[in-house]
Amino acid sequence: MPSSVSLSTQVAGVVLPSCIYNASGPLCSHEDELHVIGQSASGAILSKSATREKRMGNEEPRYVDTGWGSINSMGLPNEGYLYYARFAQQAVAYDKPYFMSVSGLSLEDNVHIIRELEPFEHIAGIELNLSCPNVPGKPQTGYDFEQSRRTLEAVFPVCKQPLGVKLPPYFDIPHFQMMAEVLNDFPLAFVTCVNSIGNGLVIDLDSEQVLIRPKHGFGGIGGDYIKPTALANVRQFYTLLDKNVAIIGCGGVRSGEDAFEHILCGASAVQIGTQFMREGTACFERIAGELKNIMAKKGYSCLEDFKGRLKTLDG
Ligand code: RRO
Repeated sequence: MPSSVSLSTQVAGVVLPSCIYNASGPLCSHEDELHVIGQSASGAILSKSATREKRMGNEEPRYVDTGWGSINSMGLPNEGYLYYARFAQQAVAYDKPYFMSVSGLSLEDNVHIIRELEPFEHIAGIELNLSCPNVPGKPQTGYDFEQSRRTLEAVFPVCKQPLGVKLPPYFDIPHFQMMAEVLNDFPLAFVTCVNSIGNGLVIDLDSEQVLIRPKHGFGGIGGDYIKPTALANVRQFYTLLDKNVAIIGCGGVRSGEDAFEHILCGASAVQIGTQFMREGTACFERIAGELKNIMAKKGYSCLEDFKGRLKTLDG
């Protein structure tokens, strides 16, 4: 392993020893899982999205690995925000920051939760989830630009920690521009691109059945399928947002090559979801090692040597 290569990065004003860490969702709902991430090579610890009250989530089966990726309709199962806020004190045992994901079921819930997080000084940053696709009857806030603005207007005045948002994937150039206009009006620390592609459908040919029970089989798609969409979103927001906003890449990362591509598009750090679910915490060390090898071969010693430096064919 080339030791002269560093994967260290900064998000929300804090140093991450490695730019590779877990996405909110898989294997980060319980204290014991968060400790396992703490003890691993993950560059940070990120919690499952928290609601105001504990939730059981949707009926099972609600997560299936399809080989090329995953489909899920978990429905926000979590222990409630206070549980994840209290974990912050335990996370100081690890030499990496602890981020908490928040996904209130309404604007009022988000304001309440974020206000209540004020005394928890060891929360390094809050990732406000504007993009859960799986709660029946609740649209994804990130697809409603005015509601996104109202949400940010309401949460910033009560927020004491650095705040970032997790966005849904966008697919149309004007939509990137419209969301960027909203986001540039707020002092965001980071933007995570992307959540799963919402409301996909995966079918088993033999049984002629859908794979998951909730919502007649519709669920969020992650993994290999979504890498080109994730890269496009990282690139667009890296280009459109103020330069002090860190972009966190998420989507389709299962190797050092994938991570390298995200960083080349402008990501300051890269989260692992589907592959973490598949491989467990070993993925953090493996992907980091692969990324270091690629960097060493290219003569790069830190992320800044290539971050955002994607070349196009038009000069
Ligand atoms: O819990 C979920 O169903 C879930 C959430 Br909160 C999310 O943000 N993204 C996703 O794919 N599933």
